[in-house]
Amino acid sequence: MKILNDKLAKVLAAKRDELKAIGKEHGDKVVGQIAVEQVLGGARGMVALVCDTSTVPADKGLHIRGIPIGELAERLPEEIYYLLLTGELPDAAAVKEINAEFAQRNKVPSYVFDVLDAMPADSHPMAMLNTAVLVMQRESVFAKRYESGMPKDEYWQAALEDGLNLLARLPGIAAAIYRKRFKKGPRIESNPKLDWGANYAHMLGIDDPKGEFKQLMRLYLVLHCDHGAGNVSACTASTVGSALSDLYYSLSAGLNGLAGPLHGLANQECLKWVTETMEKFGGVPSVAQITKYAEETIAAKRVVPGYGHAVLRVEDPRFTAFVKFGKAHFPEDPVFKTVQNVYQAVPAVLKQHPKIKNPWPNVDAASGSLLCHYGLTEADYYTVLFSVSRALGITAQAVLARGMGLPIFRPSDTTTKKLREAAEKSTTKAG
Ligand code: HAX
Repeated sequence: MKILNDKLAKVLAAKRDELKAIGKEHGDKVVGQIAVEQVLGGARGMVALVCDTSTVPADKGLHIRGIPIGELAERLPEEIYYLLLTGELPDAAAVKEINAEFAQRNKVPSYVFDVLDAMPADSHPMAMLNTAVLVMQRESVFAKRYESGMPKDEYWQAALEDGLNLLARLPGIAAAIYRKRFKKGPRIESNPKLDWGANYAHMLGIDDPKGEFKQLMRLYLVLHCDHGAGNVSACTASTVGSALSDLYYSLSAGLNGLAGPLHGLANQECLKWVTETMEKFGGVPSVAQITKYAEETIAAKRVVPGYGHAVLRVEDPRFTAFVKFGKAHFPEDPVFKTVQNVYQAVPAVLKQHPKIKNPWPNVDAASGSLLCHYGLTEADYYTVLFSVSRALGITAQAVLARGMGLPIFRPSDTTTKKLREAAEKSTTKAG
């Protein structure tokens, strides 16, 4: 794709030079320290990755290339993809070219549907999506070119080809999974006149007379696009990609991580938790009733889904953007009203437990109620929507990683015995 290839060739050459210069001038300097609690705590807060696509300041939430996500809420996902890759928002001509490129590349090989048809009818939609991505590995431009001796400085171009092909096909695959898995009828053909998000909405087949569901889908795909490099899905995808496994392998691996209930699957869990409260209390529960239910959830040693975060220490701006959409379009919807009552109740409950570092809602706390309003009620499907969006960030990060020449990822480990010995010997405290 000419416009992205030309732009990235310049951006990446400058980036490689910058990284080389930093390494040469400062390679032996220390920029952080690791406390025992970080070694035992999932490497939380340990800086060991380079990521330029987005950052997640604990007190502000997601910024894409320096721009707060809230300011990008009205944009198209295609624009965000260009921004993630290049650091700049595209002009109208570039958006048109990306859309034309997606339309040209979107044909899903028929064997993908054969494989999906062969899966057990009760397979989780995420298992179906990740199988579909993996089975397409034979289409990888990167793998073919690597086999025929591709030089290192062309890796990023081949990764971009794989990324574009995957992004073009994912909405069609994801929509087909929805229609098959939840018995919604035959697949719906793509409409090349629609933008990426609207076309996905169209292929899902949700009744949308006012076009509001299409609007929600664009917003959904923008808000979930990326979240730095340290989260489970991005980190997994980039680790797999660092071995020069192509994007079919690495995206599928990353999205398997997104399928975990502490990560992307929380949106499914969250809607279930919200509807559980509605069933228990026979309608929209009061703040007091939700407070009690949240206390019971924690007492049962379960988490309250949609709340807390490994990095954030404030309300997630993506939650704020979703709530704004709900208030503008259907303030009286009972599920949406329950989500707002949950917001009134849960932070106060979580604050009673000092070990919980962030009592505020994350991205997953409201999205299900919005999807539900338009008739997309099958919560098991929600992580697939999240995945289609997150593929923007994961594929962009992969192109940049190959373009920057980042090496194979290989952190070190220690034994429990050695950790104890090192900790006992150390006199330095983190701070
Ligand atoms: N409900 C109950 N307990 C919670 C909690 C919540 N919402 N959030 C944190 N805790 C608990 C943790 O389970 C942990 O308990 P243990 O010490 O017994 O293991 C303790 O509080 C400390 O956790 P933390 O340091 O505050 O948070 P972590 O970095 O360990 O975990 C999680 C972050 C997001 C996994 C956590 O807050 C959680 O499980 N939240 C609910 C699930 C959820 O909403 N996940 C989606 C997160 C956003 C995302 O990735 N979306 O894709």
